[in-house]
Amino acid sequence: MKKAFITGITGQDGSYLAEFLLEKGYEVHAIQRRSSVFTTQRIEHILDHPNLKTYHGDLTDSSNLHTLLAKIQPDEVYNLGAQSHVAVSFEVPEYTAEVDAIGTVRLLNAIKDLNLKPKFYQASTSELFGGLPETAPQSEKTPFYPKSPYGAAKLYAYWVTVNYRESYDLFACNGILFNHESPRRGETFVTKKITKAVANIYKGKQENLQLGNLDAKRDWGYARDYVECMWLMLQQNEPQDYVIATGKTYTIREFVELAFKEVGIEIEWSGKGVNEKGIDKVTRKELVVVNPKYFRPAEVEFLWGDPSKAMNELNWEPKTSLEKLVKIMVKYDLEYDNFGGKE
Ligand code: NDP
Ligand code: GDR
Repeated sequence: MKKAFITGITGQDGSYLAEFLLEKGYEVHAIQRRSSVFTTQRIEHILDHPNLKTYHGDLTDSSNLHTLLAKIQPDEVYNLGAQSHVAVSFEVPEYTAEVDAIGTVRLLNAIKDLNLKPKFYQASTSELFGGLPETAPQSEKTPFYPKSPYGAAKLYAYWVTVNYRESYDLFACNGILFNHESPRRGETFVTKKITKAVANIYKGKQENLQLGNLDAKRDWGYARDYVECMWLMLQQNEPQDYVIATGKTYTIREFVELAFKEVGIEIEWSGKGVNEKGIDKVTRKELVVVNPKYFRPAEVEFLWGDPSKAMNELNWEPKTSLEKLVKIMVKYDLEYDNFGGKE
């Protein structure tokens, strides 16, 4: 039985990856942070699985990582743990670097010191590219230009992963994943914020949806489709880095329109800029309001991925269109208030 070690299991991707690996017959070991509240909502349904073992742990604690890796001796390590919110990284830049950048080298160095040879997956990101329109569509060959403390921390993690691969003959891969969403997406990321607000507005529990930049473009995929790629990368003969994306891009505005359409509301925009409002065409109610509070000190304007390498070499393809993804998310939010529901 193969053994996997996961950081970030309580997050969106960690929960889908753990499910995926358990279904494949893996023994899954994972760290979870101590918290004053329950953080296991997303993995509640697999917590009693006989092949899942969770431990308290943290990417800021080298000795903890060292002890656990020595004990578990995993065949595969998936480093998904991170302070993953771009806007928050401007407020806690040092902590973001501590976890996302130094945390990665802590993990790699523990592997090296223990003379272990697990295959290693690093959760790299399209934020490395910085979204300059002239570079789109972005591929493995596109130059990096991170636009946030989060992006800069992930840039270090990307390169240290390459460096440990080249220096210590470690099977280490970077998955450069573009945005991927699901009903389990954190509620402060824009897609889940939108679909949750649509469900609440429809039920009369919320008045309007307040957003920042509506013109940014993202290449959004479905998280359930993307975790398979993480595993596929580690099943190849050679360790390599891959862009994972759908190859299609949409504005936040288009996502908003699609989400409201799911509950029969057609949005009409009143005009560009900070006073822009999304108005229900029928009732003339203001349902979307731009609030400058959600603007970022620097914005990643245009992400559009080119997944050709992964499609050719991993024999993978994105299966879920944005329309379908929005449908899945709104349906879930109409039915459930938290992450514990069936989907
Ligand atoms: P989430 O924010 O949903 O999950 C992050 C996970 O990391 C949580 O389990 C969180 O624990 C854990 N974590 C945070 N800080 C620490 C720490 N100090 N030590 C150990 N674990 C910690 O992120 P996603 O699931 O969406 O993303 C997974 C990874 O992929 C992240 O590294 C992210 O940066 C990266 N990524 C995500 C993309 C996306 O579109 N989703 C795209 C590209 C990359 P807790 O529950 O306690 O907070
Ligand atoms: P992103 O995701 O920054 O791309 O990082 P997010 O959903 O936070 O933002 C996407 C775009 O929407 C704009 N936006 C808003 N964003 C949020 N969160 N809240 C708002 O109210 C709002 N209004 C407009 C943002 O300005 C931005 O342009 C995600 C994370 O999962 C990272 O960890 C990951 O690496 C990247 O995706 C790929």
